Amino acid sequence: MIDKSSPVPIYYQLEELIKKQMENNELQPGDALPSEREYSELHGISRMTVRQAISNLVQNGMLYRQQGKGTFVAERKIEKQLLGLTSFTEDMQGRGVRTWSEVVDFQKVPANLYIASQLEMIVHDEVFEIKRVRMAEGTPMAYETTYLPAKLLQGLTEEAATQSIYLYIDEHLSSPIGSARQTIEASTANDMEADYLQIPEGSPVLLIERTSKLKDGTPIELAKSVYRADRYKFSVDISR
Ligand code: 16G
Repeated sequence: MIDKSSPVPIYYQLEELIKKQMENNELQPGDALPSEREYSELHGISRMTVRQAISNLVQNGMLYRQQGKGTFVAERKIEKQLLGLTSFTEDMQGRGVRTWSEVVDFQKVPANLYIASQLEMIVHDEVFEIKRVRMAEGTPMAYETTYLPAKLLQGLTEEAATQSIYLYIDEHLSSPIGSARQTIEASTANDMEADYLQIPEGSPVLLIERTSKLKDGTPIELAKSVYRADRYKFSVDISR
């Protein structure tokens, strides 16, 4: 309930109330939210306050607006642990979600300076360049460009890339994937990414770059992943 005598801002109390209703499944993904007027009458608060609460929840991706139709509850975000070097396939299978990839590009290209430096190769050495849309139960979740040293993975096929590349590496190389360095940046979907991810152009996305090494120290992967910010959040447990 909203407590007007509390020092906690009313818009924030309403946000928490709506979040709680989502947690309790009183509001489920796809449900239409009551109108601003209904909230304002129900709680005896101004429509401005209701608007602020709803805008905040739209901004963090918990709700979405559809022009002329109203505001709806978004799908829940997948929470991914930042620690732990897992693959997309493992992340999805661990949640019992059916996953596959649409391979939109699969070719061997000469490494440019940046790719070569990340993979500790010589410029112009061949790399596989693989572009994939990563799917979860039919929903595109991420658009990924992966560079792999061609010399180490001669037999890699487009067919294998529709499944798990990590699995392929672990099965075909003598040393398994051991470590990685990863950066995460805020970005927005460009025209092509928006198309593949089925989101409006300019939507927020998380740009993640990972450079992975085998246990024996050999660099094996440079991956640039564009994850949908409306479907993903990253968490890490910290202490001091
Ligand atoms: C994840 C990794 C990506 C890796 C891919 C392998 C992040 C941010 N990125 O998407 O670096 O190439 O998994 O997935 O987690 P796969 O084994 O299912 O092909």
